[in-house]
This record gives sequence, C-alpha cells and structure tokens, in this order.
Amino acid sequence: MVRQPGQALGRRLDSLWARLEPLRIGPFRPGAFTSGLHTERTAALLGLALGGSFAICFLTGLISHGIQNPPAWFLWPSRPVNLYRFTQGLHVATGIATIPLLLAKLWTIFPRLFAWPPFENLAHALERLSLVPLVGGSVFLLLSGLNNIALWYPWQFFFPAAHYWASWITVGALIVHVGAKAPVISRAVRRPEPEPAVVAGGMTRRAFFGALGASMAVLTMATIGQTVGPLRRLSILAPRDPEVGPQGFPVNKTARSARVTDSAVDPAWRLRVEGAVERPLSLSLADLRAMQQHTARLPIACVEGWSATADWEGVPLASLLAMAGASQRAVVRAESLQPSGVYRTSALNRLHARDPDTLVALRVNGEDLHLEHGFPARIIGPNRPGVMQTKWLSALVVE
Ligand SMILES: Nc1nc2c(c(=O)[nH]1)N[C@H]1C(S)=C(S)[C@@H](COP(=O)(O)O)O[C@H]1N2
Ligand SMILES: [Mo]
Repeated sequence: MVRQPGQALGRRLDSLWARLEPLRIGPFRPGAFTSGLHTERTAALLGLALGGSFAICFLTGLISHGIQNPPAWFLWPSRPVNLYRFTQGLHVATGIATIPLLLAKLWTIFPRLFAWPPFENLAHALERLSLVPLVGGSVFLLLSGLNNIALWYPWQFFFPAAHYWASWITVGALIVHVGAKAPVISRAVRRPEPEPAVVAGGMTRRAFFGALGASMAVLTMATIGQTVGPLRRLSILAPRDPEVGPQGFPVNKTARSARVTDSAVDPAWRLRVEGAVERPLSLSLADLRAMQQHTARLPIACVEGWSATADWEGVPLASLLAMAGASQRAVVRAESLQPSGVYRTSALNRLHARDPDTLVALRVNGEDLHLEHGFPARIIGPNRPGVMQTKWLSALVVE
C-alpha cells in the first residue's frame, strides 16, 4: 500500500482533536452560541456590503494617493472643480459608515473563532490564517482613518504611508477570502436558507439589518455635514464645521505650528519665481497687489473629509509664469516659508499650473488673507487636495 502523507496527517489530526475533546469548555462547547444570526447567509450578505464599501474606499483612496504621489502616467485634471471634494468626501463618509458594518460582520462570524475542529487540513489552516491580515488590516484602516480625521495621533508612524500600504494588504487578503468563500457566497445569495428560529430575547435578521442600517445612517448624518454644507447643523460628531474659523472657514495647520508667525509678516517678504524661467522674479506684496487680480469661488477640500468653499482673489499663477517667461507646459513647485514638514511644498502639474482659476491668492471672502489662511499669499486651485493648497508662499520654482 502507498502511504499518503496527507491522509496520515489527517488521521493524526483527528486523533489529536479527539484527545482534546475534554477541553471543549466555554465558547468551545457545542451549541455555545444561541443566536440564529450567526449564519452563512447573514455573514455573506454583510460581506457583500463590506466588499462594496471597501471597493469605494480603496478606489477613492488610490485617487487621493495618486494625486499626491503621481506616477508618470497619471495626470490629475484641474476640472471639474469639485471632483476631489467629492471623491475624498466619499472616501471618509464611506469609511465612517463601514465601522458599524464591520462590527456587525465580526459579531456574526465570531463564533467561528471557536469552531471545532480548529482546522481539518493544511489548506483549511491557511485559509483561516488569511483572516489575520484581513481582519487586522480592516480594523487598522478604519481606526487609523478615524484617528486621522480627529487629528489624534497616538502613534509614531506616518499615517498616509501606513494607511496606504495597509490598504493593499487588506485588499489582497480580501481577494483571497472572496475566492475561498465564492461557493458559500453564491449559495447564500441564491438559495436563502429559511429564516432561523428566533431564540427567546433574540433578534430576527430583519431587525438586525434594520438596526445596522439605522446606525450607519445616523453616523453618516452626524458627520457628512463637514462636507455637505446644508447638513452641517446635524453633524454633531463631525470633527470640523465648515463655517467655523477665521474668515468663515476652518484652519488646518496653524501659523504657529508651521513656525511662520514672524517670517509671514516680515515687510522684507518677497515671492520669488525662479527655476526654468527666462526672467526670474522677486515680487513684494505691493507688486502682487498692483497686478491684474482675478477672483474664483473654490473649495478647500481636505483629505480629512471636510471641505469649505470661499471666494478667493489674487494673481493667476499663469500670469506670473508668463511674466517670468516659463514654458506653457511648465510644472511648478510651490514652496512655503515653513522651515520643515512634509506639507511645506506642493507640486502643480501642467494642467493645474495653467488653469486660469489657479491663483496666488492674496484675499479671501473680501479681506486680506488671515495669517492662519496663508498670509501674505497662498496657492488655491481648482480640484486640488487641501494639503496641496500651500499657505505662506515663498517661491514658485518652475521645473
Ligand atoms: N505651508 C503649508 N500649507 C498648507 C498646509 C501645511 O501644512 N503647510 N496644510 C494644508 C492643508 S492639510 C489644508 S486642508 C489647507 C487648509 O487651508 P486653511 O487652513 O486655509 O483652511 O492648507 C494646506 N496648506
Ligand atoms: Mo488637509
């Protein structure tokens, strides 16, 4: 007889589980979980909803990452003006609504943690192990994202990089998981099992899904007003109110934390236009004010999911580039007075650099820029993430 190593292992596992039988106490007991909701179908339906919300978060997250770290083939347009505001608002709102959804899914499947036998063969063990990056990654993404929009950083790592790489790991694990569960998913979706008997004090699936949907709706209403202006009064849990702050809108990164309180109000301040130009410029605030001004109504759309529209006034970047004799296809790096920090500069691709509404803004909502909003001059352009609307400009370097 040919010995089959797989079978031998299987037999040894069987006898191991049989010997461990007396240890099946507490949650390991057969019948330890009484709710009729811990079923394949409930788990599969919640899984489908999670698949949809993860797809939205992943795609909108990739867009946001791509705009800030563009690969050579990616050219983010400057129109429509509110596109990034929409994709990033959707990213954060979907992430928030996913929190109760993920909790419901984890509750539904958590008895499986105590499934007996723990695994039947190597493939089964590996499939169960793949849940570690899936569950760990999902929880990490939602928690770190939530901390980030609350501006609470109890960690040392750089949030965008950690959030980005964790998303690839999680989505990879999700694809493996969906592949492994495909038969279960199609069975659960196509042939609904009869509604399980309700245990005393238990919930029906309809009530469970109703409560879940209600909590997702309430969380969304309590936060979405940070980007959907008319709902801002309902948004009691939103970290930002888009109408509160100097000159009527919020501040991200204060002048003090950027260490520009002295340099920004120094009368010797000049805006340099340099790099690949025919005529380098050095302009005082009076010079800039004397130039032809242009107004544009544009949002600040922060990566943290809040946004606020304002009326901006200043010199079109394109005018300055033309004055300095830069190429029509110029790519520009905006530098600020801020001595250090990842967001002290930002890049303007050729579409953003030549859009007529991309401004070196001097005024907002009818007043000179408040120091917190970037006095003496800042970049404001259509369809740009907030982090790229560089405040306290010092130089425009043409590349
Ligand atoms: N120099 C500099 N500019 C910056 C930042 C920064 O950290 N440094 N933060 C940006 C971010 S994250 C946002 S959302 C907007 C906010 O602009 P506001 O404070 O005028 O609303 O400014 C951007 N400009
Ligand atoms: Mo931001």
